[in-house]
Amino acid sequence: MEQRLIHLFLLSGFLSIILCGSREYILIEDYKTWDEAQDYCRQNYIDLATVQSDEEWNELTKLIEKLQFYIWIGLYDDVNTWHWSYQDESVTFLQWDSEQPNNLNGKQYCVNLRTNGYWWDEACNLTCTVFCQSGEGQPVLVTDPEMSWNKAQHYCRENYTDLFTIRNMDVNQQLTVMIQDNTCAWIGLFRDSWKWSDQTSTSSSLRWAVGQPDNSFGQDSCAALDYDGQIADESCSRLYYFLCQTRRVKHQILRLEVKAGDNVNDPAITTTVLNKVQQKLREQGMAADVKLSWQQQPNGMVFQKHTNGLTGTE
Ligand SMILES: [Ca+2]
Ligand SMILES: [Ca+2]
Repeated sequence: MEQRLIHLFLLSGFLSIILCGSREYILIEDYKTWDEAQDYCRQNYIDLATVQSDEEWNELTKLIEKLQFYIWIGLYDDVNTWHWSYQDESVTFLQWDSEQPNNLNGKQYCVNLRTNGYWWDEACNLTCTVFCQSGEGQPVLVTDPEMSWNKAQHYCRENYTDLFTIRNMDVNQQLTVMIQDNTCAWIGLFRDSWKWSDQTSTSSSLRWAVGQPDNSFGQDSCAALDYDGQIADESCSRLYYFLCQTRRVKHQILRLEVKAGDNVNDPAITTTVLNKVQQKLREQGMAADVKLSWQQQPNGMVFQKHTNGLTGTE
């Protein structure tokens, strides 16, 4: 086998590591509406506060113990997100009854058709007859048993295509005629509910105070912490203190020594090394919280040679 003599050098480079730590909360003792508070936090910190883990709740509880009033956090009810169950279609035709949708008593995220031909938003656990959609796109009325909206969606997807999508007045009229002997029938329309301002998913359970959300003032689509540090829905135009969030950031520089050939400062190689380190972090489940970059040395290179060269073979 042919052996090629290459020169190996001892080089060192500096890796800049930024660690994004846990959320940190800042109480702003200034009265603002929810929207004003959101603007303020986005301009001065990251966003209004998101509170998910037990650790975060504990930190908040310490911060607000002395308070005697409601405080805005980053949670809001996304009330205008009506869309259809089938293929997530957006809404082009609406047939709300007067004073609907009203999210009465909170938690009205699903829609049913009434015998007068108009639509009501309702609590999804109400039981109604169901309009499924056949493979040919025709309505199929299921009257026995009556079901909640979620059960109805599951039932229609199992046995037909999905819950029914109403796209025009003629079809709305056709369905209205079919339900004359019933009180209500679920259709495929529903909306998103509570979301965090910073887009963190609301998968973990929210610590609502007893009976909340209740939409007691009719337009309560913003969330505040109450006296006990639990969540309540409130009218967004109220003026409260509020909690912003930021993240603790740690910056570290790591010195890396390598034995390598002359071409180690080739951007393709430095990028590959960085990707390898990132991959290792991903394997440890840390990649999301860490930002890595090379620190250029005064001569614009990543790696700097030590004075004593080494010689090796490949
Ligand atoms: Ca309603
Ligand atoms: Ca309330």
